[in-house]
Amino acid sequence: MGKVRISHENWSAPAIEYLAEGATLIRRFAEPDANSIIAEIRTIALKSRFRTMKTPSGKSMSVEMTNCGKYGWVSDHFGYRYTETDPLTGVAWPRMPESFIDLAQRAATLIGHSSYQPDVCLINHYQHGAAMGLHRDSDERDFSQPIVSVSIGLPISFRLGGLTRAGRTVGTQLRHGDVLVLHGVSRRAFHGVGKLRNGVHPVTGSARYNLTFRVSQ
Ligand code: MD3
Ligand code: FE
Repeated sequence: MGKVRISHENWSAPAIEYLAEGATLIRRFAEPDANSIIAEIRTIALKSRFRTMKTPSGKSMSVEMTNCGKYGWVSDHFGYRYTETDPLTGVAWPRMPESFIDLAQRAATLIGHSSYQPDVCLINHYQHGAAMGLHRDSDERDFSQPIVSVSIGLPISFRLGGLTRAGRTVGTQLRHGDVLVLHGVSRRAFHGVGKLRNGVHPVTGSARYNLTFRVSQ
């Protein structure tokens, strides 16, 4: 007979891991907000729907994306950039919910960066097989501003490298509720995620969402 586990033995509090210099992973930090985040994502996607974007080389990305905030990140055959309007609708991106700003600010404050004011939240939607190859986030103007990443739903394997594509990488899983804050040298580091595997998550079903908060201007 297996041991009967009572709930407090399975519960675990948020815990901080230092992946690399400037890469602070706060496990489960966003878990209490997960259902409201999903509800906000649905509302945002009614106005600016999830879409796959093309890289300048003409390849379609496997991750579906949308944005909220004053600006949104877009990619097409002209290149990568931030826009004030959704190219699909011609109108402003949906407003960033106060609860999103609050979550990003609470995470940034934990790493000593108070008064964080993100002007973009890029929302990535992963379905089975979707992945994001090794890249850097370098379309922003001020790299002294952190990026806050929030993972919701199915887990995915994540790799964080250094300032060159060939450098050493450290790997971990990004799981439901995990918040990763990138600052300092890690803000400019190469990073990517492997293919989303099949699974069922109680909050998102077969999907994973990732929110990245950025200061773009
Ligand atoms: C390290 N997203 O949107 S989140 C992206 O899971 C992006 O959807 C991945 O990379 C995802 O650009 C990874 C973790 C993350 C986000 C931004 C970073 C790691 C980062 C920026 C700099 C260094
Ligand atoms: Fe990135």
